[in-house]
Amino acid sequence: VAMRAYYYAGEGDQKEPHEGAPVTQEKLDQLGVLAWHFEGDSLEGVEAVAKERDYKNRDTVTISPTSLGDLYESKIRTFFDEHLHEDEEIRYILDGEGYFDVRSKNDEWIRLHMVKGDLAVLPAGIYHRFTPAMSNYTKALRLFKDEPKWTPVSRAEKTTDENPYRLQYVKQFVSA
Ligand code: KMT
Ligand code: NI
Repeated sequence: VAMRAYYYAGEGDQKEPHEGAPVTQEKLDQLGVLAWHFEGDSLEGVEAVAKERDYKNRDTVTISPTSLGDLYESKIRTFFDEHLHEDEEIRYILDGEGYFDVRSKNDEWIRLHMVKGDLAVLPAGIYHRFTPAMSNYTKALRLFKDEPKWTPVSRAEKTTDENPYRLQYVKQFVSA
């Protein structure tokens, strides 16, 4: 089974679960969000997805106070700033856990609780953000194609809704 997803409910600390009503994989499909779960330590499943979607590069990131030290708090604030990318984003959780929040068609937050073995594909142009959980430990594989256009485009920029990749996403998934 793929990761648990639900509407983000309530106020307060971004690292708390904020668990609201459940969201089905079908609903995620409609947003262009794909998900897989792979058991064990083998990267075989991830390799297969990467190959099929023509991903050639990757890196590993460890998000924790131990690995990031004084930068931890500012780093996780940046990850939690609502943004889009002009490229598809693939994330695979190697260890620990974390939350990806993606916008629904009605602009509500849907929270994906990702744990070890979970893989998610976020389409280019979807608004999203990331936060570690209360456990403060996420080790993840980030996959990218040859030329990653990876810069987060913050929604706080007023022109983001006019971004061509955003417009393409809206055309394909939101107004469809
Ligand atoms: C993103 O795009 O917000 C991230 O890649 C977050 C760190 S990867 C778990
Ligand atoms: Ni992102």
